Amino acid sequence: MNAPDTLDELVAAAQASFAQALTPADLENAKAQFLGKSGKVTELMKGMAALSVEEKKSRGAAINLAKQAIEAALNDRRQALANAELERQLKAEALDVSLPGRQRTPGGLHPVSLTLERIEAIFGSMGFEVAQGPEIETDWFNFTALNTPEDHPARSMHDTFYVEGGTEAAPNLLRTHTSPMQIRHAVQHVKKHRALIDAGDKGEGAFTGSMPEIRVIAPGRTYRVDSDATHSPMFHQCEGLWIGENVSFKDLKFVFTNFCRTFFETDDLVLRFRPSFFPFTEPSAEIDIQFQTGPLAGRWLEVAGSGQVHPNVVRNMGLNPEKYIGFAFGMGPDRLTMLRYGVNDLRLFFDGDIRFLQQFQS
Ligand code: 2NL
Repeated sequence: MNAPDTLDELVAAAQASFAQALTPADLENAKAQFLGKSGKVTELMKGMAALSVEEKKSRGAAINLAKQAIEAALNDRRQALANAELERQLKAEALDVSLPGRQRTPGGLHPVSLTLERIEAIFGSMGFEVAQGPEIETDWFNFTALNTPEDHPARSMHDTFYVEGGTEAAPNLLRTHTSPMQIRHAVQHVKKHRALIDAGDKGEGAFTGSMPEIRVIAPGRTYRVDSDATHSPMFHQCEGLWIGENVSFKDLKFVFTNFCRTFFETDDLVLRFRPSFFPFTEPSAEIDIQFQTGPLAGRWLEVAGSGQVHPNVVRNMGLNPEKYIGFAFGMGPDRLTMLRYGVNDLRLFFDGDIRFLQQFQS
């Protein structure tokens, strides 16, 4: 082998070998074959031992040039592989800046919450406060104070969820209506105005009984053992209570008519009070409404129960039923929501399907 030819061929062989390396690991292996401890360049260096000083000079210079050429080829290939790897990574992590941004979608109120807000606003405009309180109630506030007989079927475990924590004589339960909250509110109200009430009851001083009227609504979650297409074990209720010295059925009729017309946004709406029975009111009436126009026109729709508060219930509020009188009503916001929006299955409200719920957002 002639020295220059051999060295040129060696450089060419190294270049070809490096070009074939497709990964950094391949390339390092290829490098070892030429520049490693027992690589071909190193072997050539060792082979110079027998040469004369003059020969060593020229041969050494030639080998060095070849070595430099091989190192340059190695670096070029290293750079090329690094570039290819970077290119691959950039492609993999590519951002399409023309894509639309990810929107942060705002949450919204549940349709039944929208109804509760409307109810609170409408009754608020007629001077009603909003009372809210416990969903776990005592047997006294949920039943006994409301004149419910000890043997009433609503008290049975088939109708009411009983929970731990009470005694057999005073069990705890999930409230079956929001009336217990109204009793709580009335008792607080009476406590606050006790002095005025007592003075009025005795006919003392300037007072003829000047307790400010109780005017309150109690919206919220309620529970009954019941589950089918039209009943959910958890449902909503809103009750109303107005107690004073001169509050009568005509006030109930006015208040409830005004509520319905405002809630459904139409004056083409007729109310019907149909005799009924509840333990806590006497007399009692179901309230039906009839739209005169629109998709529901002509049908009587039951929207609430109502009545004059039973004397026993007035007494349980701490008031003299000979003097204080008023009315109460109870309605179902779930059903009112169905009527207002034309929803035909109660369960849609509790499935949590965003496609359904989104339709109520303005
Ligand atoms: C119905 C029936 C009604 C009441 C609820 C009530 C509350 C107190 C005193 C007397 Cl504190 N009564 N509430 C009265 C009559 C009917 O609801 O069918 N609700 C959906």
